[in-house]
Amino acid sequence: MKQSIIFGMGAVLLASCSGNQQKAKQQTEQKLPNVIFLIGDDVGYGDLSCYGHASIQTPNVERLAAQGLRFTDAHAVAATSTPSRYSLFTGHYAWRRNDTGIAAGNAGMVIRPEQETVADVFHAAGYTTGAIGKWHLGLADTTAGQDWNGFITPGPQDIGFDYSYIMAATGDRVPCVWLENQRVVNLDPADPIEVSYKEPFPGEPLGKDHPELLTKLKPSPNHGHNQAIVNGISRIGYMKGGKQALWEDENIADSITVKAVQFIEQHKAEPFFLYVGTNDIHVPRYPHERFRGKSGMGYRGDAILQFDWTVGEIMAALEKAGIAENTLIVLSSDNGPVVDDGYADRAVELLGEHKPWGPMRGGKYSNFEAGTRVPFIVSWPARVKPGVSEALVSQIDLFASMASLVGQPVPEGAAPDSRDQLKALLGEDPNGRDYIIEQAGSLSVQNRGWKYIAPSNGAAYAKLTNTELGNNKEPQLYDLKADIGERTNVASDHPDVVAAMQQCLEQEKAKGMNEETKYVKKK
Ligand code: NG6
Ligand code: CA
Repeated sequence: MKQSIIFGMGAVLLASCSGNQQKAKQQTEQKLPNVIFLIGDDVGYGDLSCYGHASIQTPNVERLAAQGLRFTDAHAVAATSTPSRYSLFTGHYAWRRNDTGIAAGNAGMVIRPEQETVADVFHAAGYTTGAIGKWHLGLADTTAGQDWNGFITPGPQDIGFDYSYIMAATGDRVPCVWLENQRVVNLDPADPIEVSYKEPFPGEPLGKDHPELLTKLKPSPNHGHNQAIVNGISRIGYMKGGKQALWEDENIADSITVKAVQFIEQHKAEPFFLYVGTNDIHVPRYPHERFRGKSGMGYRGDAILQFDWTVGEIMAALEKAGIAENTLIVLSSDNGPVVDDGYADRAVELLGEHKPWGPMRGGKYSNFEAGTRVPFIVSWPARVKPGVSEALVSQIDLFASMASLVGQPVPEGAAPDSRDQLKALLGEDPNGRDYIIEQAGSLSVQNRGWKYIAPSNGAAYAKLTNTELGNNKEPQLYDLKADIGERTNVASDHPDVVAAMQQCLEQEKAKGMNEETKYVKKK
């Protein structure tokens, strides 16, 4: 369905003379924008040159930022992928459920088919919808309930996506295959796929026993990632068969980009919503040879260049299709950065002066700001004025904001934690949210001035990834305006602020920890 309606924000001005009338008419009749969510994986606040770090050049992202709005205080909902993406799609805080942690490659679908997603909202508005790239939200009804040799359901099409081309989980988890519309691509029926996260398959070599077979990357000591070997790289989990269907890590970015470009070409005449989850810059990092060795920073830096290339290809496809003007792109990341996340790719040794976390403390997995404060750019040439926004925004609000954009009501009970922040996203409100909730080992409240991290018993530091996790048995309060690096805990100086932040968090928690807001039935 194609729709011609006034933009949700109703910014069309009535004109007095005929020329203006003509222009106003054109604007009124302008189609709703296409929307692309381009979500990088583990791309840190400081990893892109438009965030002011010259140690690596990302010219395509820079071009996107120059034509759009670059946010300096925008957040993923959680500091790891599954809860972050769950919340982005559903507008429901992942921490309200106890089953939204980092999903295995054979996890059942985390978003229940009866839940409303932002893709459903676009669908209801007549959009064609697609999901390409990293999924990491589980598939099928139950863990290990997938028939990898048949049609796997439920899947993306049950939560609002017309088309999907996805990896089930992450690059470091089996099965290392692509699924197009919920079937493994290039599968030879004579070589069926088996997947297990419990038992190895007899006769299949494992990374821990056969380091000589690890021709592309070896795992870092003690991280794991030493089980099934696929494409010269050992992974988490066991798999057998499907030889013809296995991906090659050096081609993953190409596969995602080609499918995204195809989707754009095929649907250029209709409004579309496209979610692109890149595999870059998650581990195992093994970019295409076009990028290997090009950053001077090892494969992690090279993967950033590859990410930038993907962004450039998507922008070029929109331009070629003649729809760049009226396409809204949200570029962001699922969580903060990590340097060594499990493979000996020399990312630590070659980092040099580069600071993936920008001026902040922590990173992926951390309660500190770098856990969830991520790059966030909104580009919509037809509507959004270029610039920089300090508004406080969270991916939790994409659901309600997109509903507002396309003029759809948020279905009763759906997206209970999502608020309409479209004005902030379009640069028409410089403030955004009054507070956000951040999820890592604990929960935090951040209100642009203060950051409160609730007490927790978790470890303060993760040795494996060299991450300051920010867990502490005592309440922590940081004055972000004076101390963006969260160095000085001022909780004892401001008991009133601590109490107010605690109360805010308790109220949020009390809101939705019950069954009614867990799932939302579709009519
Ligand atoms: C961790 C993995 C890490 C990465 C992460 C998920 C270990 C020791 N580490 O458990 O390598 O896969 O999960 O990353 O297994 S995410 O960005 O998809 O959340
Ligand atoms: Ca991630």
